[in-house]
Amino acid sequence: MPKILITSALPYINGVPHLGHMVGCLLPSDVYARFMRMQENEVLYIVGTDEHGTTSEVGALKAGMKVEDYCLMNHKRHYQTYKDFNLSFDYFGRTSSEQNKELTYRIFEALDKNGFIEERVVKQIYSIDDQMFLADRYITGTCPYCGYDKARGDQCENCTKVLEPTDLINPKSTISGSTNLEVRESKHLFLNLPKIEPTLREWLKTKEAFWPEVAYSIALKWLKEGLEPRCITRDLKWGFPVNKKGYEDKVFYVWFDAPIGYIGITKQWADEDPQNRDWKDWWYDAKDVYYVEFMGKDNVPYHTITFPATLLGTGEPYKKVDFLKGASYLTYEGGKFSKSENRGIFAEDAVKEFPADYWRYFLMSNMPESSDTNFSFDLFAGTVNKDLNGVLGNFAQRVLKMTASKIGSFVPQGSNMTDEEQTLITTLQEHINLYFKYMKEMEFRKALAELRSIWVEGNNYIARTEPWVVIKENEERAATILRVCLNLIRIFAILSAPVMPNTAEKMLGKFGLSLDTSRGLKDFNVQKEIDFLKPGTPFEVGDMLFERIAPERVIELQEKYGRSK
Ligand code: B3M
Ligand code: ZN
Repeated sequence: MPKILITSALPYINGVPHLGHMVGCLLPSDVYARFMRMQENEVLYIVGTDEHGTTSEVGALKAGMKVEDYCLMNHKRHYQTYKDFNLSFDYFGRTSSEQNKELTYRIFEALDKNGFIEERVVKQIYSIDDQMFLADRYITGTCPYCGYDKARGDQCENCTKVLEPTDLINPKSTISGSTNLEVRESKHLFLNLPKIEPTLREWLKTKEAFWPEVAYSIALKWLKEGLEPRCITRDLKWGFPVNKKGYEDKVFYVWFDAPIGYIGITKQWADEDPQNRDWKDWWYDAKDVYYVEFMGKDNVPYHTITFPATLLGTGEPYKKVDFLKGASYLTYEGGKFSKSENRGIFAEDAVKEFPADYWRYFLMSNMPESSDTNFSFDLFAGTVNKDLNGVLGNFAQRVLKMTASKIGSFVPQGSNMTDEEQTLITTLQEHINLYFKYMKEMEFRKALAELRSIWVEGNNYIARTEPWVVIKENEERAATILRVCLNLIRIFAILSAPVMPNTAEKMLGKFGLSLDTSRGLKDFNVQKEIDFLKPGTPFEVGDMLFERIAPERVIELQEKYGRSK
């Protein structure tokens, strides 16, 4: 297997991530990274904060802070949130890093040298009341294509059309609400996408057989509508000053340096251990690297058109994406997440209410893969109570308690397995093979359904064999059944680890084992694993793996986090 490079869309620094951000790209990228590591691949998993643009300037302004301090504060807050969610990135970097500046400059110079940068005078929206040029995200108005009245200056989230701010009808500042705007002329630099288009088309053709239909069709749609030169500079203070004579007082547009940030953050990672790491091993003439990107679907155009075109325009062998996993949206109780309207549970609060694994399992098994999905505390509690408590937790607890009370707190000797066990092994292996197939294909809902089916097989087995009955006539047979069930607890733990790493550690810990000392998921053969735990291995029953969520708790949570209006 090649080296696997994984990036998640870089969350905006000023945003407080909600469950939608987690399930859109951050969580699936982690589950995939964990799974591919356990399949014994060399993985580099890169995440970080997307820090430039007016959003940061305005956020800092509102917070009464210097923008550098504001970004550092929020970078740490994002980092802590993702650590609490157990994201296993190899580096959590920053698009404002020196490394990213170096790479942005290097890529820009190559584009300029190759004649893909052109100068234009731009009509920009200046807000007299805010005393600043308004970047795209701070202008809202009516979309000229679909009439959506909350379109943003850079994109209409209703029809996903990418816009220039001056396209908007009845524009107004989202900072002050002022319509006291005027169009001012200012010279800017453009990436000449039409000139790169032929090379881009050639490259896109090589992806048709590999990309998910939704990603490929968005790219084709863009090409069909015709690419426009894209403005890559802004009249802002916060950002990388443009490394071109006459443009030093402008900065690069956030969407120019943000995707380059994937490479910049890789260089931050490499700079931590320059003797053994080199960003070029992953990004430059890196033929042995398979690169997977995770993002929300509104980011697909940037990752299938503008970022690849930027890299192609350099004429240098930068690694481009091999597979994109774009996610749809998560709604909250039928509405939108909104910090200002206290609607929705945000990531840093979620882990205060329940352990990360509850959220990880729930979000991955309900991932908005091909269509939006809705979060409700009813559904969350139902899934936790049914799947986690009712299936996995219940199986482990009853096996441990029954063995401890009937035989002792150690793995019993028992005797040879029978056809009953062979049936179990065959069925489990079939589900595991499908689980692995779907994980490799990043079909996460299907993968999680297979993982649940694997746990259900444990319950089906113990229901069929009834060791609590058998033990009255045939202790040895009962011991065999319980020995198999105890081994299933270890097997379920290892299989569940990419999704629920903490729970996997807890389950293995009952036998004095841990993920570090356990096998991975390469060539996982139930026939071999079913008798891994040697008779006599001690175990402790310990607590239930999960707590049930009572109906009154659901009501309390709905009140606390607001139902959609
Ligand atoms: N910061 C996230 C978003 O559009 C944006 C992704 C950048 S990935 C280079 O929500
Ligand atoms: Zn629109």
